[in-house]
Amino acid sequence: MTRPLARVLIDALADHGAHEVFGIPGDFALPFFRHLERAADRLPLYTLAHEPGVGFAADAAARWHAGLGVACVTYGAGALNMVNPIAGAFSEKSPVVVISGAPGVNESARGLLLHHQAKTLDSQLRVYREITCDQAVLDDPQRAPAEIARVLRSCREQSRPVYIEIPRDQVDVPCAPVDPLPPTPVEAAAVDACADEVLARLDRADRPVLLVGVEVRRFGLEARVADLATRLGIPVATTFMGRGLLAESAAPLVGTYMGLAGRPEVRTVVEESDGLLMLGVLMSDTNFGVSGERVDPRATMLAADRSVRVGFHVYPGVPLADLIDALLARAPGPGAGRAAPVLPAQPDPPRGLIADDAPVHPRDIAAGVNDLFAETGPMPVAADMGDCLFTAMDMVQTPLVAPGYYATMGFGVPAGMGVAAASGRRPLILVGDGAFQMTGWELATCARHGWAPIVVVFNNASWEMLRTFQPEGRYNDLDVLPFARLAAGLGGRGYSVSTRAELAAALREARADTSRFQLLDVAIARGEISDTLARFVAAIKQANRPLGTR
Ligand code: TPW
Ligand code: MG
Repeated sequence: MTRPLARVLIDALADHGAHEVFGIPGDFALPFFRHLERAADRLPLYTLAHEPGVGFAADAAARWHAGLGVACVTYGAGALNMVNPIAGAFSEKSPVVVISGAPGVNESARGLLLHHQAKTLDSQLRVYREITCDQAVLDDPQRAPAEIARVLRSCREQSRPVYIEIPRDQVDVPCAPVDPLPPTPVEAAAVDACADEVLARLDRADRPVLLVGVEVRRFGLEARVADLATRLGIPVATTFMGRGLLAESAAPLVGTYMGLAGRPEVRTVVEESDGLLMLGVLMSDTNFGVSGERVDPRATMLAADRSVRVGFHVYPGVPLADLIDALLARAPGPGAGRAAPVLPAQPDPPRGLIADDAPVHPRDIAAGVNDLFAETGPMPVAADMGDCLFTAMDMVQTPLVAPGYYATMGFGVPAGMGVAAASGRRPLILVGDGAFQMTGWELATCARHGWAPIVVVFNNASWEMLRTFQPEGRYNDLDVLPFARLAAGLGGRGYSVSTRAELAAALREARADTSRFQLLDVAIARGEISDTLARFVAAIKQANRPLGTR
């Protein structure tokens, strides 16, 4: 049985774990959007205002579902506008499917320059090759089902973005359905040998530690990893990117490891381990608080990107899930492993915002949010880059999406909207005034989709994080914009907050009003930054000093 190629693609997306589509059409994508609207019962379509917002929302939805996020755009001006979010999704391993409309096969053959064309007709494909793990151009309905199956399997297995281009004259061409491919075969003997060696090393260690990172979430392995840690009796730290992982489990958690930027007691546990097993960890400077060299490679094991490095050798072709299953099969039963580890005390997150006339410090926002969560239960959080993300480290752990490694600004607002679509819950969005100026406009689309996030703008009239690196520049000064008043114009409700009492009141009212988005424009004096950001910047400055002076 055949169906229009567009419909075959939409069904395949849903069958591979997509739940919704974010997009902005253009003439090269209009025929595909007609099919999207007809298929809204399978995959609802959310249109936004600007393609970067589309990419960030799809990325956040993918993170939320631990499944596919879909971003659908037009050729050239649309797709190339989305390069930065997709580069971020690539580097943070978020499985986003980019679907771009394109000139028809018959138009391309005419040799004329077509509008939206950058250099050559395939310039866009070549740009995307660099930031996606697999690509397909659906210019042949005979081959299309196999191409779609391959690309969507790559997206899931590698948890990275993929690129699918659909020429506009192919959308209605009849096409056979997509048969999902079985998983890429894995050599069982290699997995067994690898698990044996990993366990032997953990057994030999006096101070074994598990460090868990984003892949654990991407591949839906949280429960299994928590079980493993509990049965082995090994303490678990999470990375910056993996913050929130296992928070709700019974696993022996030590906290978030951020090298020199994090809390010293967590750092000691991780860096002094003589058997450190890193599961799905991105070996980045932000994850390691620019102190990667402090972790001894001889004592570490790293499972990531479908391979496992043990000391100085590598087992290729061992996916994280397979390794964890093999470890679980070998782990002692509950209570039979090591005695439960003694963990350093974790400081309680700040609570009890004092509602007085003092100006607001970032830690007051953390306290106010923690108070809010104590009443509402934890809300999902989307954070942008900037001190808002570092302040989030003082908040009670909740599901968090943030550009912790790629560090792009502009992520927070559209990512929060992606979380709203994906979760059906009300998110909390943390964003700096600089980042808000990039993508804050997306809030205007909340009303039509029925989303009502609570948005907290850390308004220091400054690119403050940059000022922390380089204090003398006037170019880090921003104007004080009336974000609270703008909120009303965008269909939300705004609060202008400059004291702690106003912050407490605004949080209370924002919680009660679920009819539209709520924007708290919180004035923070320049120079007032979170402790975590202060440590982070000091660590980076230290790492960047010439060798011999560190
Ligand atoms: C797309 C470089 C990193 S942090 C920062 C800049 C410009 C300042 C952020 O200002 P904001 O937050 O949002 O007011 P805060 O707390 O520091 O005051 N362009 C992009 N991404 C990045 N990361 C930069 C520039 C940058
Ligand atoms: Mg700022």
